Amino acid sequence: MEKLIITAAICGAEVTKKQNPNVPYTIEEMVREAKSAYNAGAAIIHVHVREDDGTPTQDRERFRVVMDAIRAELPDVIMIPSTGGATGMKPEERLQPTELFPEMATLDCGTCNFGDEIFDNTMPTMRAFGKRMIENGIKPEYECFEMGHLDTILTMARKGEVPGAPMQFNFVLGVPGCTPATVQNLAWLVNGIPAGSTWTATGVGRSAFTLAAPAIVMGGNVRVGFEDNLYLSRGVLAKSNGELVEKVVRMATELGRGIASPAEAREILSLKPLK
Ligand code: KMH
Ligand code: ZN
Repeated sequence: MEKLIITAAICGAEVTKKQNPNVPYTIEEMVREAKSAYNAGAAIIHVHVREDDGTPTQDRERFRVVMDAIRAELPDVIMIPSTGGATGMKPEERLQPTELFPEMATLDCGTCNFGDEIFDNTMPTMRAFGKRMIENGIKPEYECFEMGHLDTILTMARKGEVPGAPMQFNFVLGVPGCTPATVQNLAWLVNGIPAGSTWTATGVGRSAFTLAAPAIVMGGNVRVGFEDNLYLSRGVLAKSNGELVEKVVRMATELGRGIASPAEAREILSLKPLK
């Protein structure tokens, strides 16, 4: 089995310091959290950005400054900026980080409920995002929140509307209103991906670690972080993203799976090696 790639989704767009005071907003806090996750074993940082007061933004310059600051401290880490942003944002607003030519970015694979909100990803929006990623040479991480999102994106890939093989999927399960984080649902999704693809499982809320466990033994990869879950265990707030990553490393180690470095993750994901 390949080594395990751990992604840390260090801040997200929705969680707040009120829920966990360690959620990062400022540039310094983002760097602190990226370093804690990386030092614990994360090869990838999934990046959302906030204004200093916590307001989610997709501003290109904010992404540039935050990603440059993380890069200065962690020269080899893989960064996957979000094109999902926060619910209610317009497609053009969400696309801004692709103007920075990151090696990867998220591409969300369909509309879904998102708690009390709607996360809007129409076919024209997804075609525009796919076109931009083809033009800018960006490898998408395909975010599937619902079972039908997989078929949608595979059909688009067959038509050449989004980048094709080898594809990287992130099955984000357990968002309120979306597909639940069960082993059966994860197995169904994994069975549907083309040979040669890679995949990651993200369990939201209380499912963070119960979905990580099957992903580790099935040969997939794992995402954890404050975007998805604020707790280390029932009732215990995590002090850092690093604590969440450390827990996944302990689980993988017990199960006999090594942890991929960023260089190893680049190879597994068919990304260009760093010069
Ligand atoms: N904040 C969610 C509405 C992504 O990063 O591409 C969407 C999200 C997905 O976080
Ligand atoms: Zn995200």
